[in-house]
Amino acid sequence: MTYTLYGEPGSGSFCAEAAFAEAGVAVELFNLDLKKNEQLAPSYLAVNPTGKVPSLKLPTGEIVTESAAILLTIADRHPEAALLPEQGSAARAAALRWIVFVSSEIYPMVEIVDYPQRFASGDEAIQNLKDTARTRLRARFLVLEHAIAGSFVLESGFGLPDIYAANLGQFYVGHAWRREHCPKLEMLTNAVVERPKIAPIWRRHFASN
Ligand SMILES: N[C@@H](CCC(=O)N[C@@H](CS)C(=O)NCC(=O)O)C(=O)O
Repeated sequence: MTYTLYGEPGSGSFCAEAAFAEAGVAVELFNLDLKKNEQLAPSYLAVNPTGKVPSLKLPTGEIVTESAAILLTIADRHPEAALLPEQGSAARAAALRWIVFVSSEIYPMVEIVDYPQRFASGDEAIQNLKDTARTRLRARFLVLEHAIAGSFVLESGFGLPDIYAANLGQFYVGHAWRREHCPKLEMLTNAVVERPKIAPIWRRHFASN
């Protein structure tokens, strides 16, 4: 019995795969093709009724959805990987803060840019919405940028917030903009990408970025 991760190369399933790799835990991948809207097929909606990836099936069969919950579940079940600071510590509170920030303030902008027609109709309104969402996305990354302590989000070192921030940083902010305005995020991303266990996973997801 093993974990099954539903995802797609180039998507938010990277973060869960990377967390599993850091923990040295095997995971079976079930890839969907979002361009073909496979995430909206009844068979997948039975797994995740929101029709989004990632989703995780635990070895015992239960489903966990929402990237942040999946990351926290991995850290919880594999504490030896030290993906989060010590329970009850101030560093742990900071880790939770930035994981939830990425999940609730940054990730929702991706759906608006990817599927603006879910939120507006008419060409002009759709274009305005996409532009506004991208501006909001960049503004929220600037908040994160100012919080990054050094090489990583937390002063205490590498962990889940870094994997998550590096993953979401690949979506829609633009490379040139990120390099110019988010140098700390850029360094953090490089540090994540260079980790030996994560490097091959990154290449599979984001080689073309
Ligand atoms: N709140 C969700 C957001 C996940 C999400 O937006 N995933 C994108 C891919 S990166 C997706 O599945 N989009 C397909 C769709 O919205 O139809 C999470 O944190 O897991």
